[in-house]
Amino acid sequence: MFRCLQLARNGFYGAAPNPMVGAVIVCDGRIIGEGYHIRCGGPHAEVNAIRSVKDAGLLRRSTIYVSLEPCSHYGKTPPCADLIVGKGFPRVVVGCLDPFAKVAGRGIRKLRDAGIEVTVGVLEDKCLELNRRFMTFQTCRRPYVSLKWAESADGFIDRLRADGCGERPYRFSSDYTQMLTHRYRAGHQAVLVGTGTALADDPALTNRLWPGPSPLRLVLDRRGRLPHDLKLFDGSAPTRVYVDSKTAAPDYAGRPGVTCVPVDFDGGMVLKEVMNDLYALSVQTLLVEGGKQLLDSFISDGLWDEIRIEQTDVFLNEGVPAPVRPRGRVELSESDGHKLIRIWSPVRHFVP
Ligand code: AOF
Ligand code: ZN
Repeated sequence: MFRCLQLARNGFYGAAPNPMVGAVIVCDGRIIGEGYHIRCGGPHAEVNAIRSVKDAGLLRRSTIYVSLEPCSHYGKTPPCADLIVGKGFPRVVVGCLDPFAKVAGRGIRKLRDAGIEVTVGVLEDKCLELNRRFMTFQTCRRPYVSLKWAESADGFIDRLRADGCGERPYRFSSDYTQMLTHRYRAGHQAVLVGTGTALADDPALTNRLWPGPSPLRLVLDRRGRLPHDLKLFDGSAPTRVYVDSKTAAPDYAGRPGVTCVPVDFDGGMVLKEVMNDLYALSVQTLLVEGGKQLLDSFISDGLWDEIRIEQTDVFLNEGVPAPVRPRGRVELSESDGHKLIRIWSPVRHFVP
C-alpha cells in the first residue's frame, strides 16, 4: 500500500479533479504490475496496473492492492470493479473507501458478491490524507478551503490603522514569494476576496507567474458598488460576483466574463450560499485571499482546511491585526531567508 501511495502521487499534476490513485499487483510475494491514475479522463490506476503485467495468466492467483476503492460506475471509463472480477483476482486490498456518491461502497460490494476476498482500510489515514481535497469536497459537499495571508513579524497584515490613516496596501512579498503565491493560485480552482480588498488593492487574482490556468475569480459585492474598471472585470479570466438579491444590476454586470449571482446577505448565511454555489459548479478547491473580515468569517464558521501564512521579518508596529490562528499544526514550512511560509492544518478526521 505504501507503494500504491508513492505511485498515486505521480498523478499530482494530472489527476485533479479526480483523486490520485495507485495500484500494485502481487503474485507469489513479488510485484508483477504497477499503475496509477495519470490524468482525469484517462484510465484508472487498476487498468494501468493490469495492462503492465506481462503474463496475464498470473492474475488469477494474484492480489491487487489499490489505494482507493475500485469504482463501480460508468463514468469516463468503465467500472474497475468489473475489470477486477473479469480478470479473476482472488484477493483485493483497498486503502480507503471512495465517498463519491456513485461509488460509496458499491465497488467493494461488487467484488465481494463475486466471491473475492476483500480487505479494506490498509494505511487508511494516509490514503484519505493524500486526497484530502477530493475527500473534503465529496464528504462535506463544499470546496476544500485554503486561507492565505501575509503578516509582519509583529502580526499585522496591513498598515491601515482603525482611523484609516497610513499608506496601503503594504507589499510583504518578494518576487520569489509572489511566484509561490501564483503557484498556490494555480493549485486552486477558484479564488475569493471581499469587497474591501477588491477596492483597496485592485488585485488581478490571476496566475501569471506559474504554469497552469488561472482560477475562477470570485468577489463579494453586497451593494454592487465596485467600479467597473477594476482588474477583476478586465475579462482576463472569468469573474463571479456575489451581490445582494435586493441590489440593482451593478455597472460591471454584462461585461465579458462577468457573472453576477444574487445571494441573501441578511441572514448570516452568505458563505454557506457561496459554498453551495461552488459545490454546484464542481469547484473542488477555493483559495481565500482576504481581507481580514472575510478571513475571520471563514475561521469563525470553521470553514477552512488549510491556512498559508507568509511571515515576514519587517515590523509594522501598528496596522490591521492578522486573523487569530485557529488550533492546528504546522504541516509545511519553506523560506527564502527573509520570509517564512507556513501551511497550517486542522487536526482532521474524515468520515467518508
Ligand atoms: C478508481 N481508480 O484510479 C480512480 C477512481 O470519470 P471517471 O470515469 O474517471 O470516474 C471518476 C471517479 O472515479 C472519481 O470521482 C472517483 O470516484 C473514482 N476515481 N476510481 O477505481 C482510480 N481515479
Ligand atoms: Zn475505476
